[in-house]
Amino acid sequence: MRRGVCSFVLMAIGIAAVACMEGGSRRSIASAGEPPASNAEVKIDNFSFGPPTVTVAAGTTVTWTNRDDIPHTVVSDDKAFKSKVMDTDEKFSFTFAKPGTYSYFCSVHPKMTGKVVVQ
Ligand SMILES: [Cu+2]
Repeated sequence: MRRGVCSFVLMAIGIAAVACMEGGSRRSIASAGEPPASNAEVKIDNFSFGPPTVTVAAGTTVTWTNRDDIPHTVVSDDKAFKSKVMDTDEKFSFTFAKPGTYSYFCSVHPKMTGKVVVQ
């Protein structure tokens, strides 16, 4: 009888330990490898990019939203990225994998310029 209770307790501890290990490994898989993805927003309004310069970590996705009632584009100087013409409330996203300074402009209104600094 004693032995039976004892092995039952051991079994319960074993199940708890396995459950604990699974939870732990799942957590470590999620945090391993690539740095966590983050996001940044740039709003286009009144013929300007706001903020005009965003500084982000490598791997960040930047999303531009056209809040103007005029079509705009987002085109990088070195053609690293290029949006289509965005109408009001349309969005364009680009993920910056490599560090560097990315200057960009609106091809419809080339005086509109902005910068993404990737660290
Ligand atoms: Cu424009």
